[in-house]
Amino acid sequence: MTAAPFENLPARVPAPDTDVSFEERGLANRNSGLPLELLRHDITPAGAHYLLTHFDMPHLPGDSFRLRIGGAVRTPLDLSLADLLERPQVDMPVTLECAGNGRAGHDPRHRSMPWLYEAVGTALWTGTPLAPLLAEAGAAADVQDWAFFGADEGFDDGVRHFFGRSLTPAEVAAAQPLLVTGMNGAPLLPQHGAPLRLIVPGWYGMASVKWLNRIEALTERFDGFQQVHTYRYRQDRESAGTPVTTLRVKSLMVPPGLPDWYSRRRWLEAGPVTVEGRAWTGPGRRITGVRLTDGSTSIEADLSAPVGSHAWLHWRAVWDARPGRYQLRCIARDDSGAEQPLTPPADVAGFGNNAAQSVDVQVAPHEV
Ligand SMILES: Nc1nc2c(c(=O)[nH]1)N[C@H]1C(S)=C(S)[C@@H](COP(=O)(O)O)O[C@H]1N2
Ligand SMILES: [Mo]
Repeated sequence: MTAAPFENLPARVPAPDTDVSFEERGLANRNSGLPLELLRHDITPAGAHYLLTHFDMPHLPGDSFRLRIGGAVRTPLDLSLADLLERPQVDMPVTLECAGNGRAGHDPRHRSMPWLYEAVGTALWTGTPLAPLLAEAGAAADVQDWAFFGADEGFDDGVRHFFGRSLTPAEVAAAQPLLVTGMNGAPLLPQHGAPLRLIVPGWYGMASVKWLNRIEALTERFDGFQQVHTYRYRQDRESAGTPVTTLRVKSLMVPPGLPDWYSRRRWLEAGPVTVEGRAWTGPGRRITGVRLTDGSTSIEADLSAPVGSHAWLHWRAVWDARPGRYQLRCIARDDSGAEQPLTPPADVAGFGNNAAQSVDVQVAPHEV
C-alpha cells in the first residue's frame, strides 16, 4: 500500500445518529437515486436511473477508445468501439442495485454514500456477451481471475487506484456478463460508463465496471482495493469478511397518497388504495410472494411476470386504508426460502441492507 497522500481527512467512523455529514451531502449530490414514484416504469428512464461514481467521470471519446485484453492470455486483444459493435448484440433488461443501498438505515451508520432506498433501477442494456471475447483472447490454463478496470482513478483510504473489480472464470460462466454500449435504446450516457461498461446480471452494482478499458487475465486472485478492502460483508472492522456478490431478495413500493414536501410523510383518504411496487432477487432465484403490511393486517400482492430473467417484477395490492397513522411495509420472499428481514442485517459498512421498506402514512377521514 502507498502512504496516505492526504492529511487530516475527516474520520469515517460510524455515525451514532441519523444526521449526515457535510462530506456525505457532497456524495449524495453527485450520486443521485431513483425517485420511488418512477418504480411504476418497467424500464427506468435513463435520466432517473441511480448513479454511483467513486472518483471523477472520465471523458472517453468513442473514436479513440480502445479496450485492451491482456495478461495471461494467448492472444492479447486491442479493440475499437467499432470492433465491439460488429460483434453479436444482445438487449437485456437488468436490475442493478448498489450494495450500499439502504446504508442510511443502519444505526450506527458507516460514513459513505447515505442511501435510503433509491439506489436501484432497471435499464435495457445493449451489448455483446463477454465470455466469447475472453475465449478469443484465450486464458492460460492457470488463470484464476479476470480483472476489469475502469478509466477512472482516485484515492480511497490513501490507496491510489483505478476502479477495478474481478470475476473468476466460473463466475463469468455463471453470470454471462455483457460488454455494454447502449442503454434504453440509446448510446450509453457518460455518467453510466460511456462508451463501454460491464454489466454483471444478478450481482450488486459494483461488479458492473463503468468506463471499462482494460481486462487482465491473472494467474492469482485479484487484490485490487475495490475487491479486497471494500465490498466485503464484515461483522467488525478488523475481520477480512466475505465478498459481496449477488443480490439479496428485496422489494420496494411507490409511496402511496400525497407527500409532505419535507418529511415525505404520506397523506391519503380512507378507502381502498392500490399500492404497487417492485421485487427482485439474486440469479437463479425467483420471487414467490410479496406481503404488504400496515402493522396489523397483511395482504398478499398480485405478482406480474418479471421484466426479464435478471430484472424485477411488478406487484400490486389493494390496501383498505382506515383513519390513523401507519408504517406500511412490503416484504418479499423467494424460492430459496429467503424473506426480507424487518431490521437491517448487521454489517459495518452497511452493505446488503435488504430490510423491508417502511413508509409513514397518515389516513384522514375527510378531504383537506
Ligand atoms: N469505473 C467505475 N465503475 C463503477 C463504479 C465506479 O465508481 N467506477 N461504481 C460501481 C458501483 S458501486 C455501482 S452501484 C454501479 C452503478 O452504476 P450506475 O451509476 O450506472 O447506476 O457502478 C459500478 N461501476
Ligand atoms: Mo454501488
